[in-house]
Amino acid sequence: MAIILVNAIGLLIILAVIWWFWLGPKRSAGQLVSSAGKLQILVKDGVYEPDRIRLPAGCAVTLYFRREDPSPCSEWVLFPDLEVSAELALNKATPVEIPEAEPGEYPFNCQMQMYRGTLILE
Ligand SMILES: [Cu+2]
Repeated sequence: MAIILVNAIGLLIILAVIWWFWLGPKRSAGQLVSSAGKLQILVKDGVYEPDRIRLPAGCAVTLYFRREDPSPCSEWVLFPDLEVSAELALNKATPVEIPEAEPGEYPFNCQMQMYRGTLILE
């Protein structure tokens, strides 16, 4: 009986994790420009905030990723289509250079694709 209970609790935890990272409500896009005038993305609680970033195409830009999640999951941010990746320091803003690119949508994510966002160049 105790084993069934433990299994049930384990299953509930797994379901909660799945819900939290993949199925839960998407929090709305927040402010991209920080008080310091930088393009800043907060990395916290399983989401990039904001997770959709619109910028003009055709010019290089620096995005600042402020990581406040100590879990190793959030340690790297990858822009596979732009061949950009960066290791994010904890509790400070890490500059990530985005090269000049064609207009389009460029997804970015952590290594395990739990954190996900889209850079839109237009
Ligand atoms: Cu991850």
